[in-house]
Amino acid sequence: MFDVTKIRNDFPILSRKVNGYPLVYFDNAATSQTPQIVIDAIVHYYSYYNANIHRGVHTLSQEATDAYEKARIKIQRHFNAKKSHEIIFTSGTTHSINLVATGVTSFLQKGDEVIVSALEHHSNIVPWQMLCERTGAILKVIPINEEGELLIDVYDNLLSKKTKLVFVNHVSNALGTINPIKEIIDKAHAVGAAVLIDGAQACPHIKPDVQELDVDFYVASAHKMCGPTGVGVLYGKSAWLNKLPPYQGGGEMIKEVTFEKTTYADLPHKFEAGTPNIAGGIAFGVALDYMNAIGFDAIATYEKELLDYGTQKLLAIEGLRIYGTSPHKTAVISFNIEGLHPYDIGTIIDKLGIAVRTGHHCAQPIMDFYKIPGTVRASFSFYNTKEEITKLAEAVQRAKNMLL
Ligand code: 7TS
Repeated sequence: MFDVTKIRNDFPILSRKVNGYPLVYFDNAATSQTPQIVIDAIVHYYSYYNANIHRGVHTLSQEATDAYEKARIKIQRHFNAKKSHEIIFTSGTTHSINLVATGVTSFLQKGDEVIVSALEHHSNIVPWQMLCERTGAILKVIPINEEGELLIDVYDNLLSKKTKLVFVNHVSNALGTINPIKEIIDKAHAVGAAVLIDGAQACPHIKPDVQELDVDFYVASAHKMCGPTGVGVLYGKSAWLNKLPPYQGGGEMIKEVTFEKTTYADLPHKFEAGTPNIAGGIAFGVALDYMNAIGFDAIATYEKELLDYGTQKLLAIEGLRIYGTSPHKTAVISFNIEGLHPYDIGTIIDKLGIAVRTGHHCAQPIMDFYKIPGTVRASFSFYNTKEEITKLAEAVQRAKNMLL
């Protein structure tokens, strides 16, 4: 049974006060909070078996290596990857995307086309623009409608034999739209293009099955799904990962080094040069266990209740407009009040202990589409409550009364 009171007790930060008020944390799309069990995993690692991995014969190094590799297998199972070596530890989504965008350089030629969507976070735009600069490939963009949904019929027309890659997020960080990624992937494959899905915002709410999706690359960050910062994942099909050159050179990614020729290690180590975030990787595995124990179906059902309640409460405020109104969305409400700057609303409600993000959310093309400088974004998690949402609506109303 889903018991939010019990769940909240797992998160020490949720009992702190901010500016004299109980914290209401609605900036989950930027980073989620961390349950005690994940914090304990990090403390336990540094307290009892901190050592470098994959290199020591000594006991601590073996314990650390075992725990790190067990975490890789937990991640493999979570995403339903066929092989554990298809799971590459990275520092996060941004790192994962850059690894692929750099790696595919030699596969593209001048005049080839790559497709991105108008709903992307900058980290799923800029690395591909840099790729286009290096190769002469052309960037095409799937536009959106007023609801913040991708125009799939335009996507159909953008696809051609020239299309080599498609990269789209599973869920938009700024609006919460859930994109029809299976359809996007199948259509790309039909013209011979490979697909990278940015799952940074989906993974806190949805459990993706990379084999069922038949996706070429899927990327995510631990810190948005109850794990620590500085660790993330790149899933890639073996065939693709074997084809790509290493991203960084260094220790642990080689078979043999001489000044004449260096040969590279097999997957996954080819992409894991240097000492990784060992405690972070282990804690990521614990975070996945924690979320799976609650269950992604239960999380989705509860968060939908929060979304519906929040939408109704906020829309009751006169002059408030919500951006991102697709029926397929996660529990994110991006809004503005006529005549007010989002930053001013965010600053006032922070004084009442409520944390939201304001601004363009690293998705400036979306703000340009709506012709606004930014929004106030309240992003909910399974540990939030309707009572907190009521406080948000009251605080926003109060901010409006003060500012207008
Ligand atoms: N892709 C999406 C869809 C994101 O939402 C984010 C971070 C990233 C990529 C980058 O992830 P990172 O872990 O490498 O930084 N999004 C946000 C946000 O919405 N507010 O703060 C960070």
